[in-house]
Amino acid sequence: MLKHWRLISLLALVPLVLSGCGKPFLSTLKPAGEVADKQYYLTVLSTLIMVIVVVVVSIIFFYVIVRFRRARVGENTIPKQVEGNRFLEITWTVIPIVLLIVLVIPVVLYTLELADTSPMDKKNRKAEDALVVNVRANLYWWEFEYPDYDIVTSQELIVPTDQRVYFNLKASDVKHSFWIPSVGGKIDTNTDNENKFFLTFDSKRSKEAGEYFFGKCAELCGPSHALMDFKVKPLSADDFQDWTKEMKNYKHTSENELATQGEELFEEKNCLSCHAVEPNDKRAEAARTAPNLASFGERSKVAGVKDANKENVKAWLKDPESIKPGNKMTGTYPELSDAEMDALYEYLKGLKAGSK
Ligand code: HEC
Ligand SMILES: [Cu+2]
Repeated sequence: MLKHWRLISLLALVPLVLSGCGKPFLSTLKPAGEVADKQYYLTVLSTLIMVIVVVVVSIIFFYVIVRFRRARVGENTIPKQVEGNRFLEITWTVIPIVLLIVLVIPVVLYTLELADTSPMDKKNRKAEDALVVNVRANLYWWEFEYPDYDIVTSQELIVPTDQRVYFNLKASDVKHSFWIPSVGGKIDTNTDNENKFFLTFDSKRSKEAGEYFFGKCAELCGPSHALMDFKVKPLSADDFQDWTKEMKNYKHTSENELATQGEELFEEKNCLSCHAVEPNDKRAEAARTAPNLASFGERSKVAGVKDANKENVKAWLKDPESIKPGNKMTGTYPELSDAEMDALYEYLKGLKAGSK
């Protein structure tokens, strides 16, 4: 036994590593909606069937090894031959067929059900019946467009709870993949076609998960792939309606001298050529090469990964490369002094829906 101490201590480390899993905002094992529930159920069902097969086969295997070992039955014994035994042949053909049927029926039914996006394609669809969100994945950030409300946001997906939310997904540069581990996915975002699916966000379990769910890019897309995160904020249907109204009536004015200075710098320093600062920027495509910053003041993270405090926002403006290698903002604007970054921060943190 002690011969294997290395292996055993390695295995002892496994629980330690796995103890990091299972966070409700990030785990497929803590499903938080209809789609995640069904995917979880299929995972459990198929695992269970596999475990039963492995256990039964192992028991028979070891029984035979022990029972018919040479030391026990003697050198020249030949056990009873069962070749061509009809009963056995039928048994071990029928059992796998039954197991496959048990597995296939729910898999096919759920696959068809989860692929049903017909409500989003209906003519005269209303947002109240089937809310549609267009997702666009970019190196290394996410854009969410609400076509019914003429709203574009980035990095944070706002969704109503307890209803199906339909997604149109594509990518603007390379292939990415959209994944909210506790709610569902993954689904590829491609450059040459749109994928569609729906998700639901359970209100009760959303509350338990905390302020937001984590979303991830699940397709290796470049050096900052692992940092291509987004957050999902589920709101009650009423709160969601309020949010769309706030965003529709979005109007920003800088609150103080420093913020006004920041606003001017934002134009002077070339930032505005990439970033929109209104949820319905009329420059449309040109303003969609970078995250829409209209609600930057409400984001919990900067660039999707660092807490959006002053220090981190300034660090991002000073040298985005040090935070996200290979990102598309590095080197596209003139160098900023400390005072300029203070002003820009003051301006950016004031960008909020509902700010007047
Ligand atoms: C060439 C286009 C371009 C220019 C010019 C540019 N940015 Fe960016 N910016 C981006 C891109 C692309 C990202 C997303 C990077 C990522 O997350 O991979 C970004 C991200 C950001 C973020 C983080 C957004 C978020 O939601 O977390 C802030 C803040 C920001 N830029 C501010 C500025 C400021 C201020 C300027 C001007 C000094 C500026 N940007 C100039 C393209 C640009
Ligand atoms: Cu990616």
